[in-house]
Amino acid sequence: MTMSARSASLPRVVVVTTGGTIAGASSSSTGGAYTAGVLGADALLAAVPELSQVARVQAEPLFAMDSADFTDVHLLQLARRVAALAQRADVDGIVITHGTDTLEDSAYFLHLTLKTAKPVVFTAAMRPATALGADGPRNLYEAVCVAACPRAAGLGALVVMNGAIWSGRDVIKRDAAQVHAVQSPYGPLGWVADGGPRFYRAPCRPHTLASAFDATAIQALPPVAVVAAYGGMDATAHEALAARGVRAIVHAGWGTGTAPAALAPAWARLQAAGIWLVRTSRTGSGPLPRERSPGWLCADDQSPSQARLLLALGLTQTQQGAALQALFDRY
Ligand code: DAS
Repeated sequence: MTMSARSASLPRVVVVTTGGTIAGASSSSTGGAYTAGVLGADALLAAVPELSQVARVQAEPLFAMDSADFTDVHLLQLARRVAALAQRADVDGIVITHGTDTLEDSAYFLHLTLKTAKPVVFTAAMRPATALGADGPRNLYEAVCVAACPRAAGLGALVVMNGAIWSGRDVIKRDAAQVHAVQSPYGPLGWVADGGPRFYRAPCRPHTLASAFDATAIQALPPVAVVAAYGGMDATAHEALAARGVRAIVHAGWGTGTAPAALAPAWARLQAAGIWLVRTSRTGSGPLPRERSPGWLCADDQSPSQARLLLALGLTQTQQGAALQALFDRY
């Protein structure tokens, strides 16, 4: 096969860029402050000429931002853009470059709301593009290798970083500085080796085609907030959120999602005002016990931010406590 015949038969992968450190630049190559999201999509691709050996890659700039600035509006915009790309017959796989700070939220959201079996792979970097030993180019190359591979189909949203492949169901940023920043309590689904994915397990909870949620059918997410537990906490934040019209508050509690008993009257007032309260754990792993605090919803193993997104999705479809609780047990 000639070179051009070979490249004409390569899978077609679209790289949607949203900013983050992978597109970041600094005046120093060895550390210090940098600005996220300044490199354009074409510059990101140009830094990895090896991409042309594994896929026909097309850039699709969407945002150029620090992922700390993502809102639910951006999440929906990203999901809708990726959903539209996934519908196209001339697209075999999609890569999304993203900041690591809220990568897990976007990956979880798309895992639950995309109606496609095509590979959808997030990637990111811990070092800006101008850094000595920048991890972005290799992460982008490996993400494209995974997105180009039919074996990555049907697994929901994936995250490829530092040679590992994670599920959007449970990936969490666990390190503020190192290139192995993202982890999961359940380990990776596989590794990238010899220019392709090697999978060893698959997510067993419903996602994408089997999920009840479809980003293209959602106009807006209802406001759901997270409040972290701290010693001696009071309900000032909760009451301010209630006054602003929040529909639910996720309690990022200790251990099994515990909350101070002294706040029982405040919880009762919030519940009487129709605000859902959800117990979650700040520990980062482990199922919460099934016995429920009266009137509370209770996460299974979802992190506080996953619980926030799942509940916001659920509230677009039901206001019934039993149905909302079932979401945590199902997804
Ligand atoms: N903290 C940076 C990153 O790791 C910026 C961001 O999240 O956008 O990508």
